[in-house]
Amino acid sequence: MSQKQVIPQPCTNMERYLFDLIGYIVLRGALSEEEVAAGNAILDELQDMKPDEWRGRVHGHNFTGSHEGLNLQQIYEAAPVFEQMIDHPSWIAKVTHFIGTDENNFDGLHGPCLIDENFANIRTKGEAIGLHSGGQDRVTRCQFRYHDNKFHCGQINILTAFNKIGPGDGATMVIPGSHKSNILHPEFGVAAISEQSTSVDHITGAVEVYLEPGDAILFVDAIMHGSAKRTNMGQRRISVYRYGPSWGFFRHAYRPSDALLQRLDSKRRQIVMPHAEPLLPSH
Ligand SMILES: O=C(O)CCC(=O)C(=O)O
Repeated sequence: MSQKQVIPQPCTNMERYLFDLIGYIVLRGALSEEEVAAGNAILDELQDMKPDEWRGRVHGHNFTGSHEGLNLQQIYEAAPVFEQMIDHPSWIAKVTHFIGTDENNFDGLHGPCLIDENFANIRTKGEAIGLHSGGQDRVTRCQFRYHDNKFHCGQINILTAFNKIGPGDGATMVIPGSHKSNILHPEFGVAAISEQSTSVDHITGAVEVYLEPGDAILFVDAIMHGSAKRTNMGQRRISVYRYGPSWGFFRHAYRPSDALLQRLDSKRRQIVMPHAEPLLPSH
C-alpha cells in the first residue's frame, strides 16, 4: 500500500456548525478504495473468529450480547491499514478539534488524544445494537461541551463502513440533536441496549445514517444512538475508534502490544499509549 504523506483535513465551518447542531457529521470517502480493500481482506480472514477467541492480538468479544454481531477488539493490531486509521488524515484534525486539544490545554498534556477502545464489527441478519447514550448515561467521559468558542467533548467516535450500508443493512441510527437533550427519551426503555435483541427501529426521532464503503460517521458519544436491525442477508462491516483526552485510560482490559508500540511512529504511539515512560525518577 502506498505511504502517501497527506495533510490532515481541518474542520470546516460547516462541519463545526452541523456537529454542534446535530451531534455528528458524515465524512464521505474518508478511506480510499485501496484502504477499504485492505481492511476487507483482513476482515475476510477474521470473520470466522468465535467469541473469546484470540487471533494474534485481536480478540473476538462482545460486551453486551451476541445479537450485536462479532466484535474484533484491538483491530488496530491487525494490519497496517488499521494502524493508519489511528491518526487518519481524513479525521484526526477534526477529532482533536472536537475534543479541544487542537490548542494547548490540559486535555492534551500527554498527547493529542487517546484511543480508549477500537474494534471492527461484523453483523449479519437479525443483529443490531440497542439505544444508548443521549443524556441517559450521565457519564462524564461521554459529555458534549461547548464553552468560550471551543468544543470540549469527552468522547468522539469514528465509525467507518467497509461495505455499503443502506436500507435493511442495519445502519447506525442516531437521534439528531440528542447530545444536548435534558430529558430521557420516553421510548428509551423499549429500545435500550440490553442482553435481549433490541434495536432502534421505529424509535421516534431516530434516523438511519446510510454509508458507502469508506465513508465514516464522526459523532459525539453523547448523542443517543444504536442501530437498525439488519434484515438483509450478508454482512455489515464497520470499525469504531473512540477518541478522548490524553489523560483518559483504556475502557476495557486491553493494552496495545509491545510489538505495536515499537512499530508505530511517535505520533501514533502517543495516541494509543499517551502514558508511556519516561516517568520522573522515584526517590
Ligand atoms: O453499530 C452501530 O451502528 C453503532 C455503534 C455504537 O453504538 C457505538 O459505537 O457506540
